[in-house]
Amino acid sequence: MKSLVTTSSSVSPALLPSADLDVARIREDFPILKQKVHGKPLVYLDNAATSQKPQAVIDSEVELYSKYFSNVHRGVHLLSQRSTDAYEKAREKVQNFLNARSSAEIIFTRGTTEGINLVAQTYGQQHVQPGDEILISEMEHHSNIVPWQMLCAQKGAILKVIPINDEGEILLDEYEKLLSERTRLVGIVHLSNALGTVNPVQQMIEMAHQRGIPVLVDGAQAVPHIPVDVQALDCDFYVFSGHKLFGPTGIGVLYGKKELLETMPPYQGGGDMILSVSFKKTEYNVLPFRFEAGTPNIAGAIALGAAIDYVQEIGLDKIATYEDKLLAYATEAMAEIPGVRLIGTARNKASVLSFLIEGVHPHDIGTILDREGIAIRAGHHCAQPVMERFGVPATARASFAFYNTLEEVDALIAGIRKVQEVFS
Ligand code: 7TS
Repeated sequence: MKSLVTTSSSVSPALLPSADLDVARIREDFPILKQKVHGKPLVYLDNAATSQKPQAVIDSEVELYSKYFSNVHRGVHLLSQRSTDAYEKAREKVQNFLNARSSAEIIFTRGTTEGINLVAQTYGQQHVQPGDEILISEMEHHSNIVPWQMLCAQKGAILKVIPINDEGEILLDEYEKLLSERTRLVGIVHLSNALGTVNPVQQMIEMAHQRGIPVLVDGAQAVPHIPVDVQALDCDFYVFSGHKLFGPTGIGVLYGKKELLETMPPYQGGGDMILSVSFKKTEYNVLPFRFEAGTPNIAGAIALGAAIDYVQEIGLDKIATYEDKLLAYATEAMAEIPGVRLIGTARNKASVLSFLIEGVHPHDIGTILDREGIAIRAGHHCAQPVMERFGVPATARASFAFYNTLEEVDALIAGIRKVQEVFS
């Protein structure tokens, strides 16, 4: 087995992460990373599935529940006012994070999945007719496929798919051809969870807008790794999940352009989404409350706000630069191992390394790496159509965050060599 030192030193110094990010210091903020797994230091490389939480996020929930928790938008009493202020402040943090024009454009959801279902079942229900088309790509997560399939089945509409090349890049010429006067919406992933491809969403949005077609961007994987500006992108909808952005589970965001959200019917009915209710007539609330029926995930939203503060303090530009170098280092090291095949080799990639080891099932890779303390994901990553495109049922996937280190990449490489030894 080749030594780790050799693996590391064979990588050009230009690829080494800059000292800009004090990763050792950052790791101190993540208590979960300090543990051992099977007697080995935890190497957490499953960030695309979900990310770990800094102390500031944990503290924000503890503080809420121990000091000022109450329901929001209801009571006149002090605790309710404080909770409401913190909840609405979190909305402003999201607005600032995405550079949305107004906090009314920020709808809290359960996550990316709910955001897409919301758009499909409101905007989609309203605008899609029999024979109309919804256009998505071959590399979508199931949550940006199934809600559109359901809508198409309800409406007699057709789901069209933008093909990708062998590197895992959108074929823009094919995309152009697929945009038609029947296309009612384009749904495109910003950063693919299965391949790591960063799609040219700005260009794709421009192309769709030239034909008057709105675009929903699935930003579940993008927001923890790339600065996102919804005004610069000019996307019509942008969705993400808090838990992949170092925040809690059960909270997510739907950004929508105000002029679109204002014309959309409500998603769910109930408390908080109304101005007045009588048995004769119900008047719906203004944005964003119209789309937030029932008691929301108050703690989730507030802690998501804390997560946003945390990443903004570090700076997404710095995070992106650091992670690019980490990914390049890992990619180069993997390329040196005979029998390892990368799935997803786009020119523009971030944070995700999907791979196969000749003669070894991805689940066995995952299991052996786990014994080494290394957490990766093995499976189809809820993106079965893209697995089919590459002719594989599953891949092993290492996915990085800014708290990962070169040493952890070295541990992954050593782990992969160990897997090969076991199966040799
Ligand atoms: N879109 C993309 C691109 C995703 O990666 C995911 C989750 C979702 C949507 C759904 O997000 P949720 O928070 O609503 O579940 N992706 C993954 C993954 O790659 N491994 O586990 C979950």
